[in-house]
Amino acid sequence: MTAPIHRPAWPRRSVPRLRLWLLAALALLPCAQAAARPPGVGVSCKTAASLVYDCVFRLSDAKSGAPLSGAAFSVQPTMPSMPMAHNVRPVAAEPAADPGSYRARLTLEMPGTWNLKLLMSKPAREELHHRMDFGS
Ligand SMILES: [Cu+2]
Repeated sequence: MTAPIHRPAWPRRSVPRLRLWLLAALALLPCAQAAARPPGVGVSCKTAASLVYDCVFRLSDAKSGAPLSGAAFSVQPTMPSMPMAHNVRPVAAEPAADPGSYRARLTLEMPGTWNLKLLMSKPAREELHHRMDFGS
């Protein structure tokens, strides 16, 4: 046998190195998923009654800018300046006539700056945010 005694056939380093690769792969996994950028959101609202707003949400694909059809989400208004003060229930958005457009009627509890939280279930489970001023 010619192999030197101090060098095992299977290098001792390979096990920790394999573990490192596994860790690296696991660490990169969420990044690969997050690489799909969230859709673009445009919102316009019209006053329907006092503190009641009919809002249209226009979603677009982040890459192509094309209208995003087939999305499913609900909208929950929160007030960034008053984190615990309001607990407005989420409202399901419904597809509107225009492709990539969805409508929801929001009932707010006071005028001011609200954050509209879009709780998406399609095309991906994620949260989008859109801050808006609602006049008095
Ligand atoms: Cu408030």
